[in-house]
This record gives sequence, C-alpha cells and structure tokens, in this order.
Amino acid sequence: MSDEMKIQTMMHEQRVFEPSTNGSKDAHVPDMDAYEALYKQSMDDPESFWMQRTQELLDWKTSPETALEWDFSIPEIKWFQGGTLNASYNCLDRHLENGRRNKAALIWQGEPDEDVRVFTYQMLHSEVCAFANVLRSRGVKKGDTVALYMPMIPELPIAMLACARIGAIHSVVFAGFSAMSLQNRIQDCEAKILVTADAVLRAGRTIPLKPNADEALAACPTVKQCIVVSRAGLDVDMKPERDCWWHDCLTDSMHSECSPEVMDAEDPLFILYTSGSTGKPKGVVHTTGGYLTYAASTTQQVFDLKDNDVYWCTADCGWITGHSYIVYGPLCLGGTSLMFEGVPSWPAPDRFWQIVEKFGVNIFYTAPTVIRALMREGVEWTRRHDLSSLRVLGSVGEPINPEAWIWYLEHIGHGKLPIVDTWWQTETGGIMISAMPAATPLKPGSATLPLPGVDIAIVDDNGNEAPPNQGGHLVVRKPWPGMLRGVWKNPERFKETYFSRFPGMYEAGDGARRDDDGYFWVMGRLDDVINVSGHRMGTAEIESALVAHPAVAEAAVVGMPHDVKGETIYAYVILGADEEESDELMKELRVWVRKEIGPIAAPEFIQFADELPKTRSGKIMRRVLRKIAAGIRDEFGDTSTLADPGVIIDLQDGRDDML
Ligand code: 6R9
Repeated sequence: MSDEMKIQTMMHEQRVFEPSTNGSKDAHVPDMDAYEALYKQSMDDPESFWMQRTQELLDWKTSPETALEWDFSIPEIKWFQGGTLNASYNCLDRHLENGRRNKAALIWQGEPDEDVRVFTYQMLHSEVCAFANVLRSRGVKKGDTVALYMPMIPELPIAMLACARIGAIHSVVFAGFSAMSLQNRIQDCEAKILVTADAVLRAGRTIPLKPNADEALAACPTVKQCIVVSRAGLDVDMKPERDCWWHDCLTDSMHSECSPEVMDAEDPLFILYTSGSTGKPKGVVHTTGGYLTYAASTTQQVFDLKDNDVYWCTADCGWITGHSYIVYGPLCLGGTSLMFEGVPSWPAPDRFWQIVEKFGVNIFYTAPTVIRALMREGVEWTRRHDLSSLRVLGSVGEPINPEAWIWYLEHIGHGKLPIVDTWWQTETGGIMISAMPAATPLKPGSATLPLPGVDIAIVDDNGNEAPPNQGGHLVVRKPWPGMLRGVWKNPERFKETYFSRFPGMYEAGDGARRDDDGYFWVMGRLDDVINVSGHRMGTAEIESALVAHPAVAEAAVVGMPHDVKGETIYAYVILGADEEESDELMKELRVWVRKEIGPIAAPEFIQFADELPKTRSGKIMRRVLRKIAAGIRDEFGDTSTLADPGVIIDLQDGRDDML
C-alpha cells in the first residue's frame, strides 16, 4: 500500500486485508477454520466450552462443579460454582513451578528514561507477598475493600495482586481524578485503607497527589489508614495516626510467604467505577473465577500472546483495560507485561516508538485517540525507530476511523501487521468483539467478529434481531464469564441499566450494525446517534469522514436541536498543525462530508476549535459538546472527569463568535 492510498470513510469502507501468514502456524487460533470451529463449539455448548477453557487456563484449588447458573430476569449470574481459587496464585505462584520463575513478569518504564525496573515472577511474588502481609497486619480481611489511588508505578499492580492474595476487594481510582471523585468512590465502596503516592510524574511535571488524598479522606470515616508510596521524593504532610510510608510499612520479615486466601469462584475480585449516562459513577463488580478465566482467554486469543513476547498495553491501570490487559490477563498466562508511566508526547512525540525499539515490543495495544494525536505530529517521528519487533497491533476505547487505522497499519505496522480493533466495556471485563491476528480478514473501522463464547447480536427497538446493515442496539444474549455481576450495593441500578429495556438480554448501550459478512461496525454510544429528519446518523461516521479530510486532525460531531429536522449536525473540528481556518475550508468540509456519506450527513455548523473536552481517559465528552452546541451555558452535569475544564469556555466563546 502507498501513502497516496485513497482514504475512505467508515460507511464506504469496503477494503479487506487478509491476515499476513507470517508465523501464523503456531498462533493460538491459526486460521479462519479454527476460529469458526471454536465459535460453533462455544455456541452449541457454551457451558462445556467455558468449563474446558477454565481448566486449560487456570489452576483451581477445587474444581468447579457447575459451569453456569443464570437468570437475566433477576438478574443473577454465577460461573464455576463449587470451584475455589486465588487470582494472585494464578498470576504468580504457579509460574514459579512451571519454568517461568526467572522470566520478566513486569517491565516498568518510568517517565524518566533511566527509570526502569524489571520484576521476574519470583521478585513480583516476593513483593506481592510482602505487601499482602502489610495489609493483613493492618487488619484487612477477606471481603474488605481497599482503595488504590496511584500513579503508573509497579506498586500499583503489586497492591492489586496483594489485595487479591488476601481476598480483599480492590477499587482502583485513576490518579487523574479529583479529590471529590476519589471521595465519592471511597464513600460508596467503604474502603478500609487507601494506598496512594506523594505525586504523579507527568509530561515533565511533578503533580502532587497526597493533598488530593487528604482532601478526599476528610469525609471518608471508613478509611483508618493511608499508605503512601514515595514516587517523587516530595516532603509531604503525614498524619502520624493515619499515614505511613510504603517503605516504612515493609519490614524484611514481611517478604516471606503470605498464604493465598481460598476464594470462591464468585467472590468479588474488584470494583471499578465507570460513568453511566445518568447519575453518579457506578461501581462495577467483577468476581474471581469468571473474570480471570475471561481475561486470560481473551489475552491469549486476541493478542496471540506467546512466552517470548514483550507485550505492551499503554492504558492506565486506573481503567478496565489496565486491569485486564496489563495485570490479570498477561500475568495469568505467564507473559511479560510492559508498564509505562509517561505520556505519548513527552519528551517528544516518538516516546512510544522509542520504547518499542528499546524493549523489542512484539504486541502493542493502544487507543485511537493516541493514534490520531501522533498522526498529527507527522510520520518522521515513527521513522526514527526500528519497529521491526512488532507482530500484533491493537486498538480500544472508541471506534477507530479508517484513516487512523490505515496510518497505524502503514507507519507502525509495516503495511502488513494485523490490527485487532477490540470492542468491549468496563462491564464486560474483557474483549467481546475482535479479530484474531492470524485468522480474521480485517476491514478498517470494524471490530470484526465476536470472540468464541460470546453470543452478541444487534436488535431493533423492540428487541428483535436486526437484519444485516440495519443499525440497532448491541446486546448479549447469554452470560460470558467476564461479565459484571452487579453494581456495588445497587441491585436496582444493575437491573435497570443493563437488563430492563430488552428482557433476557444484556444491553451494552452502544449502537452498531452487522454487514453481510457478519462483521460488527460499532457506531458509538446510542446517545451519540443523531436523528436528522428521521435518518439515523452515527456521530462516529461523520467524524470519520471529517478526519479523512487532509486538513482535519480531529473532529467531534453532535446533534443540535432543530425545529424542522428534529436535529441538525454540529461539528467541532481541530485542524492539522499547518492548516488555516477559513470560510472556504468550512465549505469544502461540508462538500467533502456530503460526498463521503451523503447530503444528510453534511454538518450545518462547523466550529473550528483548538481542543475538545475529553475525559482523562481520552474519551470526548459529547454531553458537554451537545450543550455548548445548543447554546446552553450551564447545567453541564458532572465535569469532574474533564482533563481540562477551561476547554468549555473557549468553545462557548468560539460558538458565540460563529453564530
Ligand atoms: C474498554 C473500554 C466502553 C465504551 C463502549 C464503546 C466504546 C470501546 C471500542 C468502542 C468502538 C471499539 N468502545 N472500545 N467503540 N470500537 N473498539 O473502553 O471500556 O471505558 O467502559 O468504555 O467505549 O462505546 O461502550 P469503557
């Protein structure tokens, strides 16, 4: 493929990339026949499929008696009843006996390039046991909750696994969240202990973290103790009766064995808060046996993880992607997981590629927002590094527009590597729809096909399966082991959010369509779908068209109320570094979208902007953009997750200037 390759939009996208055959013979799923056979087996008899899978992937202390008991009308889902196990045992201890004792489990690259720490399985085991002993000695027991508010440092996965070891339920709160968000989450999960750090290192700055923890804890009576990692060597205010430095809590004797707690399959492993369309964030609950089986199974099949691989997922452990694909999935399989503390653009936009070269990364998993940001910086940054070690590329978090997909393929994937576009959610625990690198023909912008064991479909408003090419609601018709088991302390919300609209099915909240080949095209959250004169338009599709224009770096599209059409299309556009805003360009973009998708999709309003309101995990906050487009000046709801709240005012001013 060449640079001049015509970029097409998602709706017109018809290119198919056959899997490259390099090294596919020994892939976990070597070809399409193997995928189809697995999928069929899993649908014909899901219970034996998953029972077999869990026996292959995990060491159970007591084998499960039944695979599954379920009733979506209650809702109640129980996997692997009668079985007992420990997640940290599965991620650590068993690898000490199976030849991986001296293998790197975790390679940590800190923000300063010279800050590297490598933990073999033996070393990680020892650190986890030590911190588990600390927690036990401080009165943490099976079933207690522990909040972790930490930067991307090794102590975070160590603390997660230490909780798992003693049966405590961890709740990781992304370190970019505010004191108020932390407080709300701790109050909801009633954590007994908070583990935090003095500061976060980010893009060359030292951002104090402990003051946020102090502010949050001022109204968290359940937290009696706070353990603080010294990341930046800051001199922080310690409350003697409550606070203790991580390094002071650990004594030499603690490094000896810490016996893993025997957990039932359905005992909670962790709680992770995620935003819904209404109300406060929900505490999504994941349990031990099913979650771990699913994280391991999907890591193996989707990334084709092998023993010699260096595998790098660039997510933060504060999100589900970090839980499943930095910690539990790869470590359960005995893999080598690379963990990175910094950002893609600092000290320069080649930071990721430099790390790929430095460690010989084989599998690289990131988000479309990162790809688009790096695309904007120009290809010269990618050319500075030897990226030949890469074998599999992944994408997660939002639909990837074909232009970014092609750039990823061309400039990172040597024009031939498989790109696995993985659709899933905090609630699903692991990947649900994705290609398998050696097997699945790829279509840019499509997450392709469901994983084995995943009975996923698209239904219309009445819950009937939609015909091919017709958009509808993404639902799952049967339980899968990684699914959430509840919303913490809120069974009504669990039922209402996921099981009420379509009885007997899990409702994902996303809109999608399936093409004639059965490929899934996820359009985004259903509340992101615009209805213009009775026509449904996925915002992702229009954005994808805009971004395909050479002048456009990023775009976000929302519906704006309209008297006649119901809604009209309002687009926020960020131009590439050397582009000039002009009325001509605005017209050109309208014509462009008209041509790419159809007249119905042409934005009525195009506002040039410098930045979009994004959550710290990089998701565009469309709710806010809709309000700005509609001229609403307040009632923005909860904007605590915005990376930069100042963006709102800039966009409002821009709109006022334009209209
Ligand atoms: C893993 C994660 C979930 C929502 C989900 C969907 C969007 C994630 C996607 C994707 C299209 C993909 N999403 N991956 N949309 N293609 N490959 O991101 O979890 O933070 O809970 O977000 O993200 O809208 O419903 P979470």
